[in-house]
Amino acid sequence: MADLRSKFMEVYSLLKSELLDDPAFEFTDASRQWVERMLDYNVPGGKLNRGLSVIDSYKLLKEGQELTEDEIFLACALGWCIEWLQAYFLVLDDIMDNSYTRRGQPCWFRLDKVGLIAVNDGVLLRNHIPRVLKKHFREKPYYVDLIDLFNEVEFQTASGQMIDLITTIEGEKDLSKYSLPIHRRIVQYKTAYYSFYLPVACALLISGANLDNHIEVKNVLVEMGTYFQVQDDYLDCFGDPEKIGKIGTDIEDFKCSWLVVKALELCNEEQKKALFENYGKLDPANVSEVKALYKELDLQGVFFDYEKKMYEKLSASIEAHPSKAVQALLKSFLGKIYKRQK
Ligand code: DMA
Ligand code: MG
Ligand code: MG
Ligand code: MG
Repeated sequence: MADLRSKFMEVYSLLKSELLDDPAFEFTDASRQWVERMLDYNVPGGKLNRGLSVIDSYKLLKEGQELTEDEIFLACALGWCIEWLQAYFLVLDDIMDNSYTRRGQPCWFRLDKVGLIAVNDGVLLRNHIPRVLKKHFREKPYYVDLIDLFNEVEFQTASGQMIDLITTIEGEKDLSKYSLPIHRRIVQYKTAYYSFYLPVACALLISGANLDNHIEVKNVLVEMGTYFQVQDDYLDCFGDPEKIGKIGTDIEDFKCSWLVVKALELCNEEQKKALFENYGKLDPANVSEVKALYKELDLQGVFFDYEKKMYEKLSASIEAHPSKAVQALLKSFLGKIYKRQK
């Protein structure tokens, strides 16, 4: 595992140097330095779960067959494409969510010299992906499918982000429109496809599979991704910022979080009034009121029950899958996120 991680980091350095070795930056050293610093700040500093899981999944699909150097490299390169996609979405997400920290450091746009240049950096991060794909996969029979997959998943994620954002529009702040089906739609699109389906779909494509034949796997992964974002919503309020590397802003941002949806389901009239009065305000006093209400409603307990049920439900869906290799792959995903603290 330590070995795999260091191999993965080696591939990062290689992809980065290929991207920096571009005529676009020949004109000034400053531009090359900017991109290098921007990449180092935003791309490799996370848990790397999504990226590493391409390699894990590929190994499991090959059922014990040793991977060649070349196969490992290709899986790593695709893993990094997902990490690049994630960096692109996070740089922009932090601006839109008015966040302060990410991965234990200030959000990129919060840096003095960066500010809204971060928007263009996001665009650059996104444009690096097809460059990596072109350089390393152009001759592969699955090249078109790979491009199509990344385009499709990016579209789904951006659509999820859009729904997440427009539900919070100022002046239309109406908590009564928040419900579990709306929450589900948001998190499925903004998180599940790119975080869970994409790594496995990449591994399937390099294994020579046709994605149309793996709809069942996709369904389980999307369900798992939904559970993962419920955890993210929970940790936004109840997680330890030291561990999750970010300070939550969902209450201030009037987000359609799983917690507020559950609170609405469980509260009495008086509590509902308090929630309507305090949710979506920047003042820490209002935020504390909301958190106190969440405690009163024992949302932590409600979440623990949900987590246990999801684990059982997902395990059952996994057991039902005909292929042992696919079962092992899905189990390994579930094992990595169950009861996560970060
Ligand atoms: C993030 O949802 C989704 C994407 C596509 C970045 P979020 O704003 O809840 O994420 P975080 O809590 O990490 O800011
Ligand atoms: Mg955010
Ligand atoms: Mg967001
Ligand atoms: Mg969040």
